[in-house]
Amino acid sequence: MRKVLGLGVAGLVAIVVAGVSVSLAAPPSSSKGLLPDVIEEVPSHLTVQNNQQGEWLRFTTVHINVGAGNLQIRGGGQVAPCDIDGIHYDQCTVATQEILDASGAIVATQPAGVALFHPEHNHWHQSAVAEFAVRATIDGPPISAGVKITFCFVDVEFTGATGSAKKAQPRTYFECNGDLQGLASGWADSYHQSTPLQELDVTGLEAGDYYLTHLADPDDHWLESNEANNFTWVKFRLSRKGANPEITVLDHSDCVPKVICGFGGNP
Ligand SMILES: [Cu+2]
Repeated sequence: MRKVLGLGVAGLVAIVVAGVSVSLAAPPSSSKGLLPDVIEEVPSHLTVQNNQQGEWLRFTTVHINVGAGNLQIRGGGQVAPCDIDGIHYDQCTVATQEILDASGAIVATQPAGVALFHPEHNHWHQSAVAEFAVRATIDGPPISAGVKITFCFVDVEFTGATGSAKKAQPRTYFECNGDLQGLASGWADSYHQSTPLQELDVTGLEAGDYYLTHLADPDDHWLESNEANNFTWVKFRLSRKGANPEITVLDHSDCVPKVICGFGGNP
């Protein structure tokens, strides 16, 4: 398996070693804050792409903040190289989640992994946003993947209220930068299947039925109002009748309430 986007505890250690020092505030307190609740749309647009390196299952994923508060993540301000799962990044910074109250004031913070400049995407990513895997059963061991992916957050598509209530959920986060990014309440962000890294290696995988699973926030480094709704899956059949494998979707986890299944598509 190509290890291109893993990120873990080793990265945090490396950042500290590299000399970034940050002062993180006290343990999380959500008593006065409005918490985000990031959920995952069922992965869509499954296809297999063949290239010289092998066969790649590609898919679109969408993050939607259905919580009352924004997911807001601020970079540490100091930038240093780091090595994460064997991958070197020239620019990394400590990321901190900020919990806001209704007036937009910061009422709590907590460590939220690492923000890093991703050369292939040419912008800043947050660490450990999601974990993709192909499995024979929903909770079985990964056949492919198991790496934690990095991702930029930006408000792309509004999914929340309409009319006057919509004004209470303004588009807030516009750029994939290292200083500040997030997903405002009611907003969704997506990575289209054509985006680099929206892929898992399925080279030589024998024909059969499999699950593509998507776990958000696998390190549990965001404080959310519901921590139990971060997992989605698609069951698919891989057939090998012709030269190239074909994918047929058989089933999927429940669609996001109030949001159409297969909503995604913004590159
Ligand atoms: Cu990116």
